[in-house]
Amino acid sequence: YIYIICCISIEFFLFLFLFRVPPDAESIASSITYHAEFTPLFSSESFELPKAFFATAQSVRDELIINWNATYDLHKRMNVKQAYYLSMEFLQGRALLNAVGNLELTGEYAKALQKLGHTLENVASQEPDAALGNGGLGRLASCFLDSLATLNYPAWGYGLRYKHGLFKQIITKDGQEEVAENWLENGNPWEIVRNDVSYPVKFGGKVVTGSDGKMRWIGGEDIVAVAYDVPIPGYKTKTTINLRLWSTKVPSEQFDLHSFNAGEHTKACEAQANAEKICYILYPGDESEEGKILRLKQQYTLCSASLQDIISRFERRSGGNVRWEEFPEKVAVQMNDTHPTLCIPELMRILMDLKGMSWEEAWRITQRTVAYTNHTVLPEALEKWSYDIMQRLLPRHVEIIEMIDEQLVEDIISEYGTSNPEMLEKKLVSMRILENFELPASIADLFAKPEESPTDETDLEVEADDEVSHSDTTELEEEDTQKNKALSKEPAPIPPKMVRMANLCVVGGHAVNGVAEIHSEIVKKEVFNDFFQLWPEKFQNKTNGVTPRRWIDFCNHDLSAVITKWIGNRDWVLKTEKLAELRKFADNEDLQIEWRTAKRSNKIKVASFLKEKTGYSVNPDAMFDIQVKRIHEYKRQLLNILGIVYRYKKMKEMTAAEREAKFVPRVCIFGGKAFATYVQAKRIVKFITDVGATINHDSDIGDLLKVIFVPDYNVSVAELLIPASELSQHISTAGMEASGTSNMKFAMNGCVLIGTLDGANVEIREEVGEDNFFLFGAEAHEIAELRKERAAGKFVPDERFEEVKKFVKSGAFGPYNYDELMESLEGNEGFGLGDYFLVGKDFPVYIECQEKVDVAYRDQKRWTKMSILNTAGSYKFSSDRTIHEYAKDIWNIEPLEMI
Ligand code: T68
Repeated sequence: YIYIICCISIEFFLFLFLFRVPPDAESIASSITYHAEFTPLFSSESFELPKAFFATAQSVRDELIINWNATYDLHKRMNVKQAYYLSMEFLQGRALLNAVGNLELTGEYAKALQKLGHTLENVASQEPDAALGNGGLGRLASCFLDSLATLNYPAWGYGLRYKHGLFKQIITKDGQEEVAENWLENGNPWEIVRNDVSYPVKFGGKVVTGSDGKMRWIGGEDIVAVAYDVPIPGYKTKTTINLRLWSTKVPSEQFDLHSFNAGEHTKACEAQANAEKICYILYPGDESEEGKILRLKQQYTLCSASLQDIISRFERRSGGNVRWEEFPEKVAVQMNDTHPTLCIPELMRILMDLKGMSWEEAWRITQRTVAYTNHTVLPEALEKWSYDIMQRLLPRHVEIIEMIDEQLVEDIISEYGTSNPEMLEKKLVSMRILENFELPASIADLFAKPEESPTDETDLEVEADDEVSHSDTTELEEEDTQKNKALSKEPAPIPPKMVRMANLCVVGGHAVNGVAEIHSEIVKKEVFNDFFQLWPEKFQNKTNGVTPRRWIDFCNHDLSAVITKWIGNRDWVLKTEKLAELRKFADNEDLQIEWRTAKRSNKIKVASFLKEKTGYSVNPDAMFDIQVKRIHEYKRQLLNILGIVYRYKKMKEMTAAEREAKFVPRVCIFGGKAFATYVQAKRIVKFITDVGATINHDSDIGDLLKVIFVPDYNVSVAELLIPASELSQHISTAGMEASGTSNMKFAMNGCVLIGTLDGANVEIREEVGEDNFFLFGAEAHEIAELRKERAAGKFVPDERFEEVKKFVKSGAFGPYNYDELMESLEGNEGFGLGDYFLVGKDFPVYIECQEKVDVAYRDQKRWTKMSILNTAGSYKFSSDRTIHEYAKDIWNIEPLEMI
């Protein structure tokens, strides 16, 4: 009876919560005032902006928590299959406007704050960005959470709660400087600390066999991962899912009271400091061994804590009747790139060592549970871990990985047989998880060379050598001396033993996907071709997407209102295919005027932002041409800036009248962070700012050309810049950008793209139409040949390219010596030398394409039409579409909505 009464009362309260009237401005204002008074984080005397933000966020959080609890309860009661998105990065940005927007309470919150003497916009601008990510990969994870909640999928995100997110970028006269970011300084109003949810995580120690024959991992360093929950609201739904972020500390019983009392304070606090430093910073520099160890500890903490949590939820929901074979029917784990690869051996370890399963059972469950998304084809970005470090830190996992590798070797042999040892060896070298390892003992026999076989090439060589060494033929003597020299050389260093995480992911997961069509093809045909031949059914494409809520509706109110007016309702926010209806009005003059007015008002906002951040004034009637993304050679910011240098040089050679006739006024905006130790990328940042400093002060040029580097590019800056963009640049060397996601955001906001046939550009161009995309450059299938030609010294650079480099080297942009930067675009060899990214090859077609952009922009009707058609054609790139595909093809989960 008690149980039934409890259930009924829970349902009753849920009913009250869910069917209560949505709050109005009045009740919101009193909730904000309540929080301002009873959350003693700021002085009680005033209600200034920081406090207003905190109190407003807490009042929104109250709303979220109601739905968040109800969502959890529903998933628990229905015990449905749930997807878990494991990612080392979530680039959430600000949450306030997104949350009130998704709750459809923006108007009421704006009114409430007005009553209290503030504007919602000002209050929202107080929030620091949650920058727990580097770029595209982390932002994608955040867009996915928004779509998962919006579409009512039972899903959670798991990540780490870094104390310091991505560094703040300051631009000085020397280029980029990094300063620690401190988003938690004033507390985080969105998170809920779950001291009741924590798990032990171990590092080091050793593996012993217990009396029951089971493996035990003992000793070493023990830490605790504590959950911090962040409610993620969906749009126009009560579903509010959870982002669980782990923070690390030492188990309380481990505090070394004796040392502390003996005055050895540092020693006493050492364990605490070691545990806490795991979650100190996003992507610690991993050039040193210490840095590598820390990053591996981060990855393992994420995997171990999340899996323990997932497993304990599965067990709880099984109600005392745990059927492990059902685990993959209740749980899907998605690994966002290889960073959470340790999920595979960790799940195996838990299932075998703690739950008593056999290898075969555990392997079947693991494989059916996990799946892997690849986000890069850059070989240097495919993660490999030193075997030695891994063995020191995770000895049991290394044993498991060795067994997976051995099983893989057996599978390869059984597939290809041993009749062609050369081919077999090639396969093994490319596919094995363990790199630079001997073959497992059980298999080595198959490769054992027949004893003293006379047909063995090496033996023949030795015999021949022996023969000629006694001969007196001069020519042969010469050869012999060479050989002896070679033999007497220092032995080649033994290559380090490594663990290839991507290979482990492909072997251990049931699905592998790329993030755009062209990228998924490269994944199949190049990066993992051998695996594709073995298991073609594992490979899929899931073209990325972005949430249309944050990336049109909330960041571009003016355009959103125009779209709604012309489509006739707001359905497009959920059903982006409705955006295609704009096509039929693309030539309509009234729409065109409204469209341009919206764009102009966004440009005016950006102009004042640029003035505040950089001191430069720009003309809002000039074309806003934007390239914002991480600074990387393959993304070719260098091609963009050298194009600008060329434009500038030509302008200087003309009379004022000629310049104005040829060029449309442009504001060229750059933004993005260079990895702190990436010297060449930092040089590029410095170069852009130097070019800007010269051009922006050149009175001959005036408003015709401005070059601005926006410092500290982040999600909030993107939300401001993208709505104001007219042209945006996505100009990576073909085949190198897996997808790109800013290209999708720009297109949605009516920006025309200039780009190569790379990543999602290919699909965007297909959707918006060839005439509405400025295409140039070598194609992916040509790149290898072009590089070969270059290496053979066959490349003849265009004169205009030579002219630009010479101009830069002449010191036109200040005293800094750019010879080395320019010379990286010359020569014919090596990575980073010999123009590996083919800037010189694409330069002439790029500047010619930019001339076409100028011509098109002069015709504002034509341009506005192109802009409208970009928004209209961007509907495919909603992350809602992407998430539906993951749910159906990989996770096998169904939406579950609260009524
Ligand atoms: C990006 N990758 C791709 N990586 O470059 C981009 N890497 O084309 C794609 O659109 C995006 O992923 C989403 O699929 C990244 O952003 C990283 O940030 C990263 C971080 C740590 C280690 C390696």
